[in-house]
Amino acid sequence: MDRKEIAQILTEIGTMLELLGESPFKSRAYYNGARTIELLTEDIEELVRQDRLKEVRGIGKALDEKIKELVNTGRLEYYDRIREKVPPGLFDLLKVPGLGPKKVRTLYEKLGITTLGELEYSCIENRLIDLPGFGEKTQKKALEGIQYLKRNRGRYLYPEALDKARALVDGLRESGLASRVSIAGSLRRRTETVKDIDILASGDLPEAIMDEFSRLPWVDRVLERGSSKLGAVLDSGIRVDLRVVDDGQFPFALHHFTGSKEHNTAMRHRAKGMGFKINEYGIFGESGEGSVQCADEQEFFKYLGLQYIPPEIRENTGEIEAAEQGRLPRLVEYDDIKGIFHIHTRYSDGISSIEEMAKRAIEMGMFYIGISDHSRSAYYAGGLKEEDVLRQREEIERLNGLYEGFRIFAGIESDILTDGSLDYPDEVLASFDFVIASVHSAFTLDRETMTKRLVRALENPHVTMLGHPTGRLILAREGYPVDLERVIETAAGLGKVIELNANPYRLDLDWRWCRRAKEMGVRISINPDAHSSEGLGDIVYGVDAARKGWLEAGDVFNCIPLAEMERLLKRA
Ligand code: DGT
Ligand code: CA
Ligand code: ZN
Repeated sequence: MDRKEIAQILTEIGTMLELLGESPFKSRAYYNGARTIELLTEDIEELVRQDRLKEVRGIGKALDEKIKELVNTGRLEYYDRIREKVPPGLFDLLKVPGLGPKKVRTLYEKLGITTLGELEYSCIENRLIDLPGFGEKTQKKALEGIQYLKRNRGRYLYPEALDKARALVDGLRESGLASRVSIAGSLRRRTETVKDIDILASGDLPEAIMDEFSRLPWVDRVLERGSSKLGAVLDSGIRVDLRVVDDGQFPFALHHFTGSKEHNTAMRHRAKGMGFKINEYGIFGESGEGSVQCADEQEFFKYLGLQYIPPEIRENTGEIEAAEQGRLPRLVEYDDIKGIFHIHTRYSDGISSIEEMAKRAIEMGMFYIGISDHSRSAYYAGGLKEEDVLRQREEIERLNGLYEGFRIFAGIESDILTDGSLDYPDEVLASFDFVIASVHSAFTLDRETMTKRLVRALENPHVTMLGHPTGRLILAREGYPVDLERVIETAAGLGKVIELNANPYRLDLDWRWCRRAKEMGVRISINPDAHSSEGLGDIVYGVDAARKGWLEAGDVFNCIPLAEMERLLKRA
């Protein structure tokens, strides 16, 4: 059991104790313990083996014993025991925005609510308004939150499905039974959430391929099986559809099962206009004789007089017309990325040092990073006071002396206060190489006030870019209401950058708006919002989203080479 898993269990215990109405001090001890474990630099198993855990500040006798039990046995009796006392539905309630453990406990105690359905019903009946600690606003927000959760029920963030899908594809490939195997469906198009995993394989022995597939270690159970199709559930609960075709049909089937439905419909329409009929089996002339042969999807598009359309943009938003005229964008790729902004370190709520971040970025082939810890009003995230800023600046300068051809820029993620001002005086803001301005509080302002707030932040001459512009958390909460058209227009007029936050829960700015930003000439920065060196890897999800938004390297701020970036940030 590693650090992360132990920290997660301790946090969960803290939450459950709150739900059960135990003393707040007890919960806090577990939360603090979790954070301490997360920040440990020493190997935890080693510490347990040498019985040195107690020496770590914040780990008392009770925690020490529990962590030892977890490390040594992989289980914790205490955890199992209290988990039994908490109705499982309460964990769903915690996913509703605005509902923390304390409020969930009140709902449970006063109204006996233990499921999302019961909560929805109670909101509709106005039962929350008079509860202590609640009110009309909380009730409205909870109801909206439930409806959002319901709409998205049964969907997964695509990175989770992608990891599983890749393992399945590799497993099938290793069997040697299939000629070609590919991910298809929304996952291949990299939509932010997916309902299921679609996999397409070709080969002469479909039965053997399906047998092999059902034996792969992640496949929990097969739900249905036909002569060329198999539906299964993975142990993580995600559904998979496998289709098997003749190898000659593979390109047509791959196009068909990649979708989207809207793209497919438009493609069929186009083919019809040319005197063809297309489906998952091939391209047919009007007389319906055998299909045209295509070696791959490239040839398929070519046959229909089109440039190859990358899967990410197959959403029928003009890609077919552009492909016809040979004006498809050359979509940005990972290798185009030259540096990484929006990185949190141990100075605020990150768990890696500046040096660890730099090292990892260099391994990733980057030429620069931009450190941006939280600003002072983000007290909940250990925001930097002015003296911390100076201390951090010194460390960055020292490290910069050590590298050749790699640079660390000193920035800040400054909170945008309710009125749109930032939370450091001008002279402090001016001293940074770059400033990311983000909203982290007061999400419930009305659309007009929120829009003015963001516009005013962009107008601050020290602001380089706007962070996660809508604050959405995919599958958890909708973004705050804001007139993005006006925000982007403002950025365009002032030459400001907008972030595409690459955290898979955010992907904010949404790819649909990225395309609009590009049209208006606003550069987008693909930022991982990393809180650990591992988190830098999230940049790949941002690249996927940028591609869906039709962005090219020239549209992406962090595709700018180091020398030019130094000039831009006035550090040359
Ligand atoms: P999802 O699963 O909701 O995340 O989205 P998709 O796009 O993966 O949808 P899915 O799994 O139902 O189907 C995969 C692809 O197969 C879809 O993008 C297009 C194609 N497809 C499936 N059913 C139909 C259909 O009834 N008509 C057409 N034209 N295409 C279909
Ligand atoms: Ca699908
Ligand atoms: Zn942020």
